[in-house]
Amino acid sequence: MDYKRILTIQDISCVGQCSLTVALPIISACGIETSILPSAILSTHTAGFTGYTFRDLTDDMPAIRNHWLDQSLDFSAIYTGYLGSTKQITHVGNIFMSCGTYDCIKIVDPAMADNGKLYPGFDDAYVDAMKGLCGIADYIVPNLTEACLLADTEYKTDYDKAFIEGLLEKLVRLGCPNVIFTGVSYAPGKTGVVVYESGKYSYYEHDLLPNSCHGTGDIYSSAFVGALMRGKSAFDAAKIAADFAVECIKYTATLDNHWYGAAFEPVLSKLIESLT
Ligand code: PXL
Repeated sequence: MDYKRILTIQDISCVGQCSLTVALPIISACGIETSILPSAILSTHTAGFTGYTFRDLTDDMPAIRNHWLDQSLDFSAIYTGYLGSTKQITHVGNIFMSCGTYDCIKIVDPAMADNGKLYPGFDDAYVDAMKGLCGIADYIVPNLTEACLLADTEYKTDYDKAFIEGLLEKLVRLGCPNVIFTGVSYAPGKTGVVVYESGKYSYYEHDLLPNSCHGTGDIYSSAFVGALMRGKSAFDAAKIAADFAVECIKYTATLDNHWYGAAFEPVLSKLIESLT
């Protein structure tokens, strides 16, 4: 029986429905054993809350890796999300090189920016380090802002297919053969995901909802990883993740004042159904 254990490395934002509090339940719900490496513990995420606490766990990362090596623990896939510093990115690179099974799939969500702007605390050096990590990944899952930063291209919201394909070519030159490019819109009221897999483009389009939620990118990537690990093709996994993210955003819109994240928990059963 094919049994997979995945490792996900990102922060714990104690409140905020993002990073590990999203990845762990979603990938587990997909039926995959999910091990975690928390890179930091914050009281909340950094987008909209003020005065949050931040406990940096960077210096614990090499010791955790060494213990796993000691115990011969390895992972069928390693998936990274928000990472707090360039030093953490270096540690993650070392984990990629040493903690995977021979066929380990490495997925990097370069969670560092949105709506044309880097998240607080990140700079050009961080973007450069992220380019290196993307270069040793099998799949990267950028949004438009992250794709532009990684491709040294000016961000714009008004673009065409040629612009997106040009960005994809530059991204692939970083070294990663497969790109799951989220939030690509070619028509008013629509958005979608471009899947670039070993030289082939495909596109899954869906409705653009009037409300957006913080943390949807983390929900999307986690569902993509879960579906991919369940044996779905990259395109099918990208579609399943998009449909799930849309359901999460729709559900969140029914709640009063739920501004800090997307309420994915009540719709997890739909994700599970879509995997059968
Ligand atoms: O959702 C990405 C994310 C994860 N973790 C932390 C964040 C953010 C985005 O702002 O602040 C701590």
